[in-house]
Amino acid sequence: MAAKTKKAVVDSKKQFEAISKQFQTFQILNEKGEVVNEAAMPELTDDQLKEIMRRMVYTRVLDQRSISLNRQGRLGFYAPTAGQEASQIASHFALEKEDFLLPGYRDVPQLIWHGLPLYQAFLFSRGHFHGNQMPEGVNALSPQIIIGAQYIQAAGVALGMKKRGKKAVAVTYTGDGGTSQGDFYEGINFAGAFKAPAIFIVQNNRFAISTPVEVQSAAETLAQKAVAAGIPGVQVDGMDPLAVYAAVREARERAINGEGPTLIETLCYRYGPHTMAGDDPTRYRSKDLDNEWEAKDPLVRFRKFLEAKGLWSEEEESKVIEQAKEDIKEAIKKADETPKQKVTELIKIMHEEGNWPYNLQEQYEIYKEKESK
Ligand SMILES: Cc1ncc(C[n+]2csc(CCOP(=O)(O)OP(=O)(O)O)c2C)c(N)n1
Ligand SMILES: [Mg+2]
Repeated sequence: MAAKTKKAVVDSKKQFEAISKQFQTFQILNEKGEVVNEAAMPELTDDQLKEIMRRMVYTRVLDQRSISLNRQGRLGFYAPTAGQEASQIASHFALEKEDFLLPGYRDVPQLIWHGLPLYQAFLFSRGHFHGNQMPEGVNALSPQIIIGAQYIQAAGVALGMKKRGKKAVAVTYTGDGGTSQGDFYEGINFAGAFKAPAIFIVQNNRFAISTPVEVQSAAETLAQKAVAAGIPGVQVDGMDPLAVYAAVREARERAINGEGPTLIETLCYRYGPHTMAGDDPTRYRSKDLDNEWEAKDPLVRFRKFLEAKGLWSEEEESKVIEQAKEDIKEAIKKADETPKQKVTELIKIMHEEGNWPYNLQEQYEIYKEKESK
């Protein structure tokens, strides 16, 4: 047996207490829609506050419609977003057009507000390559399916921006499960070492498919993983749009001032299934837990806050709902009218012509022949 020292080398209780103190959940608006942290209130005009609400309502409608369209067989891959509107919409609202977005598969709303036309988002869902072609001026990659990969890419994009002297940031998202990936650690570490202007957002919706966050990691918060990379980390109430906005805006300021990246954990919940591919959340989540989180709903909370300021009404909300439904109808029609993708086109987009290996050339010829019939 190894000899014991007289005093413990590590006082783990003290260590963890110190960490817990540093990573308390940042909140501005409580569940009742009351401001509990006036000093941290972000500077937003009434119009901007309303715009955040509009986008959250619109996104909730888009989620409901996407679920039905998927059930009707009119959409393919879809990862529900209800419950994550504050984390998604308010974080994106803190960005600028020149910022570069690297989303995960659940982050289609941020892409849409960054400029991806809705019909293209539907095409992405259907696996059509046109859904991955960002229009000119939309600084974004298409949603990443490989968990954590976008963290490495974000570090690279951010470093590129820094080298070019751009006053912009690279922003990426993953989930609680994503923070277990090697790519997550490599991305935040690299960006920290090079003081790259990146914002790493972790939407902690408590589950990675069926794995609860308590099983995912022994770390008490995911935000504290930033410490090992030498970068600031903050845990935010991810159902509070004002807190999310303030945290991302501050991280953006730091990044463009040359102070490097930030890791932001947003505590949220996905009300629906993991994706529409057969996941049944009732097998791993209790009704009580669902209720507990639904009581924190970002739309309800923000509606109360805006109504108290005389900035929101039922009519206003109905208008947004109608607009969203109309846009969705039009976008799905446009997606339906988009010519089906051809294998030959896919090959041409993926590989530079004239440089193809012989087997690809062969396949191209076979499909060219097939498609001409
Ligand atoms: C590298 C990799 N491993 C596994 C998967 C399969 N997979 C898809 S989603 C998922 C769970 C991710 O959970 P989380 O990061 O919490 O994000 P959430 O879906 O909750 O938004 C897994 C394991 C994958 N896509 N990529
Ligand atoms: Mg998750």
